[in-house]
Amino acid sequence: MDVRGFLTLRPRQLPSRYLYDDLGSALFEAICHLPWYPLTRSELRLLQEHARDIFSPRFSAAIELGPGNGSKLSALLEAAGSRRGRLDVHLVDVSESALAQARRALETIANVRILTHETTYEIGLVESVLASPFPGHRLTLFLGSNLGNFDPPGRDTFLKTVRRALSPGDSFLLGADLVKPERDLLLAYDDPLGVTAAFNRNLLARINRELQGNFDLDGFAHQAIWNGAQSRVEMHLRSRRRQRIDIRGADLHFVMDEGESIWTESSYKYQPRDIASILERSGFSVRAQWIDGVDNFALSLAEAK
Ligand code: AVJ
Repeated sequence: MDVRGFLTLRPRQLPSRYLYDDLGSALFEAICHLPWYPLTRSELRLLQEHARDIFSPRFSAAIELGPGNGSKLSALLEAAGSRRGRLDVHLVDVSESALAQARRALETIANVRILTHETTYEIGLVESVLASPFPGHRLTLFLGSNLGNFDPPGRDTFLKTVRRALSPGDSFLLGADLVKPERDLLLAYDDPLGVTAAFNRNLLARINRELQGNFDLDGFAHQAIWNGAQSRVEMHLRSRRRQRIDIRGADLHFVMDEGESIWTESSYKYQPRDIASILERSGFSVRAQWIDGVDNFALSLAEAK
């Protein structure tokens, strides 16, 4: 963790990928079960309903970037039925424990060979493509609205990198959360059980554990803000009082004022047509979009041009 560089920026921030140590990943899994965080269930319904349209018998490999516990890909493969032949399933994640969990969820499925890549999305995707060459097309999946953590320039760069790793005719399935009423968004990111608050504060606990920090967890309030101008939910940790912060392992010492915050995550929310134009600009043709109008979530299926 490079906390020194980020915590000295203004506003102070920490990248959201640092939220996912073992405890953070377990807290995120708990979030997915919360009634106020419908994204995961909504996406799972869409995958199951449209599996036979998503799956082409031409696919010889499925590559999931950030498979989590593997349950979504597993549901998709089960629901694809006879539309699916023998398949190489590539799982890409920086977390060894996530890969092990996803492998367990998928290895009971017939006619799949599972390959794991413990590395970044960009490198893992290239490795997967090299390991499953033509003939046959590949389906790359990027689900869970993980795209929403990128700011717009980073998002475009990432999607172009994905496109460059693929060949014309390969498919890309993107799950992304949609703009919805502010009260629903705030409940999803500041739930009444306090699980999201624990998920956010764990970042401070992690720095205390791994970098000998002195963060007083009670000294920071979890805050979720809807930034309508940027179309994103922001998570912050707001200092309840003026306090000294010492992170010995990062050789970092500073004072935070009362009300000053550390910005820990952005979750961008989209309109369906914006998702389509983002994909088109990145070198994809959009083939289909399925929208869950109850929880406002979109699955978009595109093809590399
Ligand atoms: C896993 C990044 C998609 O942004 O909604 C859940 C993480 N943060 N609650 C999201 C998260 C707060 C989640 N992503």
